Amino acid sequence: MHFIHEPYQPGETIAAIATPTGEGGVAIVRISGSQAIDVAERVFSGSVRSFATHTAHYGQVRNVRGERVDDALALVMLGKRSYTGEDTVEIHCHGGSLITRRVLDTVLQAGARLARPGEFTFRAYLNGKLDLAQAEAVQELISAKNERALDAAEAHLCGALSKKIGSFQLRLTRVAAILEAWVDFPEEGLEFASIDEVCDDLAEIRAEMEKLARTFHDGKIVHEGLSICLVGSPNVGKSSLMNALLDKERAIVSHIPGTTRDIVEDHFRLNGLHIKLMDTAGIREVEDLVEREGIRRSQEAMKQADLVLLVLDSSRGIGEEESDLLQQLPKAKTVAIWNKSDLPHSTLPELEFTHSVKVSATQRLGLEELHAAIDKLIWTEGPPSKEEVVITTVRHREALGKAIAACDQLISGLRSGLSPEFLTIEVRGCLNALGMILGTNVGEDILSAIFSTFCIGK
Ligand SMILES: Nc1nc2c(ncn2[C@@H]2O[C@H](COP(=O)(O)OP(=O)(O)OP(=O)(O)O)[C@@H](O)[C@H]2O)c(=O)[nH]1
Ligand SMILES: [Mg+2]
Repeated sequence: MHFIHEPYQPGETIAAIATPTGEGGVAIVRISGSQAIDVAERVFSGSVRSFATHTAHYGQVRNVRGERVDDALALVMLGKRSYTGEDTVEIHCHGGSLITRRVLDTVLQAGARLARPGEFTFRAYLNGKLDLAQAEAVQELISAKNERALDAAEAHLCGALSKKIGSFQLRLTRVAAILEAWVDFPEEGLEFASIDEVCDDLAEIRAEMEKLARTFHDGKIVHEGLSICLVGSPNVGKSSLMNALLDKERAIVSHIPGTTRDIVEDHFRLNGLHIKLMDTAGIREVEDLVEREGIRRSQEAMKQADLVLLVLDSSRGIGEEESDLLQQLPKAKTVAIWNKSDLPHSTLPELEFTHSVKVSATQRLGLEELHAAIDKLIWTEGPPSKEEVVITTVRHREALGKAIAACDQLISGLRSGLSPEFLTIEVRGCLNALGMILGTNVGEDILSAIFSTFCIGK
């Protein structure tokens, strides 16, 4: 077998620094595999072999020449009751990149091999401690940038997604059994279940898979956050609104049109989501080369962003510059904002946007309404509840897509009276696609691709 492009020997003893690089009070060097105890015995004072499982012992790490490398705690975890499901020893030494590296080198010299990215979690997967969806959740948990992503990753790690996929598999296995019965007992088989009943069952499973696949949009937002771009004519108050949303004086504000020339980027949280906010140069016809480049960048940012906030000056209304801009805007992902609502203004024209709000960036008015409008635009069916299972990876979405397509074939085959022998192939296709999410039938290349995104030591 291969793992991350190299031949792979399951159970071989591996080691890596499990804590982040840099200075810290404590760092952990983790050793896992069939020889973990032997390797630890060679580097650690005291008889590691005699340590009871799940106990910690104070001692010294010594190199092959017997020289003291560091004072440390050795934590022994035997067999199945470790993260990897193999014998594991963790050496808790002093933090700091140099000393930790020295402890790791000592462990490697004593016979362990340096772990590849994600290899500890890969071992946990190979040893049945986690299925593939849960292993992926480990990485989601580590990289979660906001509370919602953390909730989703925790739910995945606890097996919420796996349970859901497992329930689809169970119901499809029942359908497979009925089809087998039709093949084996063509006369009596239909007594088990009628074609209509099986079709109804399948349609229900299909609808649930479709619903889960649709959560990808929400899942992606939860996991990665959103990019939001402020656009509009010069001087309408984009930079002022940026500062108001961030609640700090991030962008330069002035009464001179054309103040912002480049993209100004910063981050903030909105209802638990991670938002990347971009302020841009005011869009207008200009000769100035630098400003023109700034405007080109504004237009590019507008295309790339998940959401656009079109800022308008309510004291000025809509001018010629805005009319052009209105044509270019992606309507479905734009919120129209009438800024400077504190100034006197005449009746504002109706715009073709589903969401429009009045704010005053300088007076900090209307920001709650703006938050609410953003929230409405990003969630297709309201924000997902903490309990709702969402999928967050393209891999899961593609696997569900395959399962749904196979389910469709199955239903139409059943309705058109296709022989059950052929249909069992579709059921198997559907089950296999779902199995890919849990990792029951994935190739080495997919496993390598997933785990290679992990850091070494996890
Ligand atoms: N009265 C009032 N003035 C505002 C408001 N928002 C912005 N301004 C003023 O409008 C002027 C322009 O504000 P900016 O935030 O620099 O506008 P901008 O859209 O970023 O302008 P450019 O960077 O030139 O495209 C400044 O004098 C701000 O003080 C508001 O809500 N009310
Ligand atoms: Mg500006």
